[in-house]
Amino acid sequence: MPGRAPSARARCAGAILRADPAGGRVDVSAVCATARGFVYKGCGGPRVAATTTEARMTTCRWAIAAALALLAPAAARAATLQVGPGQPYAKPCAAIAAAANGDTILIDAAGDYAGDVCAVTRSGLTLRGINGRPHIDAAGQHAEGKAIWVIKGANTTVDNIEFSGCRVPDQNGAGLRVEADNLVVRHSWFHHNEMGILTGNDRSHTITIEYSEFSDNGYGDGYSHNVYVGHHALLVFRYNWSRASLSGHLLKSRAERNEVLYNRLTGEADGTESYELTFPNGGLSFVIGNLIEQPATSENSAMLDYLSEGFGGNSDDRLFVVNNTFVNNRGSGTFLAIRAATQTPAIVRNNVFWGGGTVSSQASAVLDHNVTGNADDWFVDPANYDYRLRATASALIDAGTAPGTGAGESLAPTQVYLHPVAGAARPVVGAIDVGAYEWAGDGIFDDGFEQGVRRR
Ligand SMILES: [Ca+2]
Ligand SMILES: [Ca+2]
Repeated sequence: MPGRAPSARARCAGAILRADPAGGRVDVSAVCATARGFVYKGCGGPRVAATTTEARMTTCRWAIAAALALLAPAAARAATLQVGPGQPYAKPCAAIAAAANGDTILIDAAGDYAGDVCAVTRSGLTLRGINGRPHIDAAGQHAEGKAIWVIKGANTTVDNIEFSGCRVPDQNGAGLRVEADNLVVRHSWFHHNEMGILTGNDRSHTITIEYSEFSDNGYGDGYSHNVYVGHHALLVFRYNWSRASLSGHLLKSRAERNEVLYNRLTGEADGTESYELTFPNGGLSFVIGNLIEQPATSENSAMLDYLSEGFGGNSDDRLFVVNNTFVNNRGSGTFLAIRAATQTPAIVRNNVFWGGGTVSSQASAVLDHNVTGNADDWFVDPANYDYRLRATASALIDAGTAPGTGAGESLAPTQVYLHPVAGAARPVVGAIDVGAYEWAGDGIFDDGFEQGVRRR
């Protein structure tokens, strides 16, 4: 295997061989100064004892070196496998099959990887696109009837890869099907699959999705979504752009704890998504600093859905909705559909609710310093879904209150979503503004929004 260190057995064999220069037996035990009593637990084979001082010292040096090698962290021994034209591996799945736990696989964007699908069974792999963003189109293929990649190894990182076109007989073909703990996905793009990311239901698992884009995923039956996280301990979802799922939801999570921070969840011109954001089983949920837009074409009139399917094994129904900008281009409906099973009053603070509709279906929700309306001079460029504030948004500027804390966590928005799929520190300009953005003068035109790229 390219670049791989020798196995532990090979190292041990070498140490024992050198430890036997005089043909006698060396006890390579705890105190090397005496070369006595050290039990070299990392190695199999016979224990040997030296007959001379020189032999004992040689034995000690080898034993120490071998022991240190065995104690070295896995990362130090991890290999880097190169994928692409002229590289040792032509396709990602060939490298994935050859990898050992902890390895890094670098995938050159220049390669043609259409139809290259597989399961990722090793743990601790980093799968990263380089020299641009490599594209894996399913091209009619799927792994295990599930996805382009089925993640079965814990602690996997997927970084800078484009997944598209997965279709399976069950109509839930995903870019990634996740069956392992602690997946991190970042800087990746999922489009025109039946599901962008779909996870299993292991309540001990966590998943982090950040700096990634989801668009046009869905079979079209309402059961397939841009992102669908099953029963998990934790979802962290931040700095993402999820747009225009086909009849499904932009983000759906059954996790016990959800941290949905600084995203752009938008249907836009052609979106037929249902919920822009749904937690059908509740869960302790923090929704802070997001832009959430419902188009006129949304297939239902609610934007954020909470506990619509009962607890489903979750135990927490605390919902915190702070400093988000909700835009309802459908003109009517419900911004926060907090269902009857919810016992704990939601905390709803410093949000913009633009465009008409019922703010909250939960009568007991704590509504604090939110602003509703449909003024046409609040936002920079609504036609292009740029809902940062203009100087004329006096109803919003400095109109918020201290976000406070909830469930022991600060509810303050420290960042803003920066389009596309990035984040930046939220400026502090006087009192906090209402909504996902802080007005900071004309500097907003310098941050790259107008250079946003539609990669389709
Ligand atoms: Ca909707
Ligand atoms: Ca302010």
